[in-house]
Amino acid sequence: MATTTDAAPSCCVAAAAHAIPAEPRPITFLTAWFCPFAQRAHIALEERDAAYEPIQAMEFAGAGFSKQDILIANNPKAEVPTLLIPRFSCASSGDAKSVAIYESLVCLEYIDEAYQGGESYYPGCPVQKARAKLWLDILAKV
Ligand SMILES: N[C@@H](CCC(=O)N[C@@H](CS)C(=O)NCC(=O)O)C(=O)O
Repeated sequence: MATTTDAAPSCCVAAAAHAIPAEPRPITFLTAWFCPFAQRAHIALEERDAAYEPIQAMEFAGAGFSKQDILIANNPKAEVPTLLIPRFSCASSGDAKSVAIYESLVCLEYIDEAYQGGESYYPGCPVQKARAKLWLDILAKV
């Protein structure tokens, strides 16, 4: 479920050049209730107590999907999950209001690094971390 926490990514808290505005906006989380990939991101957002606003951006439509414009406009793959990181993030550039992050495992890594409120999802040891990523890669192809 959506939270109203105003927590900002710690990278942005630390970087003076990317000061947080008075009213930090939440991540926009483009999701679909039936999508297991989106559920990965959903669990991570909840676990890290991130402020986010979920939008059901895709529904079943016949043999395919009906997608909202916001998903098509922000993700060239037009897939969920997609995170729209608001402009206060250090990743912002140009006039864009937000930066899109997609691919569920990339979303997980972003949330893991940006919201350091809990133990990392990955082992600290580089070898074990690489092994964990290998397993994720294997499972993604099952
Ligand atoms: N590799 C992607 C897969 C995401 C994915 O396949 N999402 C499905 C919904 S479960 C989707 O958005 N499909 C849209 C389409 O196939 O056009 C990830 O891990 O995020």
